[in-house]
Amino acid sequence: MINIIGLGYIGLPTALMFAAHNVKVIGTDYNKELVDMLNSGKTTFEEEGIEELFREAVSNGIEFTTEYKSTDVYIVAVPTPYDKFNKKIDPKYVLSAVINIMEVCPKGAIVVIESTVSPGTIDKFIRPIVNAKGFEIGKDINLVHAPERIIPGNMIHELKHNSRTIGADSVAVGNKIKKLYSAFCQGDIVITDIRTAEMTKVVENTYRDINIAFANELAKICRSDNMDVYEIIRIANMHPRVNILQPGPGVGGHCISVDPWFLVGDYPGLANIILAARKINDSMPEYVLERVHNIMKDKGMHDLTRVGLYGLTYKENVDDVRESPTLQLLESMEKHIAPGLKVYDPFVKREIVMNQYHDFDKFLNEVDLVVIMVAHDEIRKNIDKLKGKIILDTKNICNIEGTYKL
Ligand code: SAJ
Repeated sequence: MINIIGLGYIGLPTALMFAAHNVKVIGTDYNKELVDMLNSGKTTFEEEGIEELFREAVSNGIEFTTEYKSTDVYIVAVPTPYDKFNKKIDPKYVLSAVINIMEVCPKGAIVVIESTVSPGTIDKFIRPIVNAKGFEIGKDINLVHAPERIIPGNMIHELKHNSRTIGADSVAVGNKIKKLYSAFCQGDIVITDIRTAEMTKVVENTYRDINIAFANELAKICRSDNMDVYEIIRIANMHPRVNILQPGPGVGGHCISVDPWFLVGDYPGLANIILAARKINDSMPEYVLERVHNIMKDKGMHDLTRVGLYGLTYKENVDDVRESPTLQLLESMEKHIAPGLKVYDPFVKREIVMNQYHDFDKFLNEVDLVVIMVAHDEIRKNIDKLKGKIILDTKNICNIEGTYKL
């Protein structure tokens, strides 16, 4: 039996996946409303394939509760928020999960941390707390770091097929956890030490951030000298060893835009490309604003309330708005032009910004300039509805004549 702590974007699909593969699972979350919702048979967020997986897990007896249970293995998938100003991780949820586990766990239990943590967190914060409680690591309790790698939008498939990293203090413990994940994971499972596992996870997301920053810098260079960045990247990528990602309105989400800061914070002076990449990606929402401003000048447009941003989420076909480029753009707006932009996103039902629309046609009727910030399937399928509008396409999905690109 395993107890999964934290039933959010990572914990829930992971818990369901184990249960669907005949592992006895208890899912724990301190949010009673969320637990009640799961117990009433409803999933808590949209994700391809999650409904079917949920039904399988329920028929295999998965339980959801607000309590911690006594089991041999715990998997911790709680959030690790970071401080926007000092860019440091706040490990409070991971720490409180570990403390609660120590209250109930049997001797020799294994605690697997799946949450992304900045390199060194387990040594710096978790081991001291465990020791302070009088637990001997390796005997009374074992710590493992097994960072997740799944991507929102394709989580279920990736849970099964991605390879994984398991960081453990001993190969024996690593092997036990490898065997556990092999219940559903068909990818390679590599066993290493905990610090290497922590660092590798952050390096993976940093690599992607730097690659996107390169694409964004190329977009700016090409715009300044009237070259087509998309065509250039397309051709360059035909080289067998080149794989440049796509430019866009910025980098959002809770991972790629956050993790590189851990390295910058911990290794100032050494993390130079990493810092430059972060700055370039963070500059993109304001760059989009600048483009809007220039296009308005070009077209003799003065009324900002006739400008509409399509998309509020951090990427296509998800309902997650954390650190989204559109939110970053709206935040930086006051520095440049007066507010008043209209915003619409089919996935965001709650009212989270001013002038937010919930109907695509109504939104389109009330704007003259549409800025495509997110390439949701909805707009890809209905691109013809944009005919007659002034369009700024930051995602390169629209081939209506006269469309402005990034
Ligand atoms: N983006 C671009 N250009 C691109 C690709 C992405 O501008 O060519 C932007 C997206 O629009 C988005 C942001 O980058 O705003 C991040 O999106 P993403 O789809 O690249 O990644 P995430 O944040 O959804 O998930 C990432 C994944 N990490 C890697 O690919 C290395 C995932 O595997 C991790 O599990 C996840 O972070 C995590 O939790 O760390």
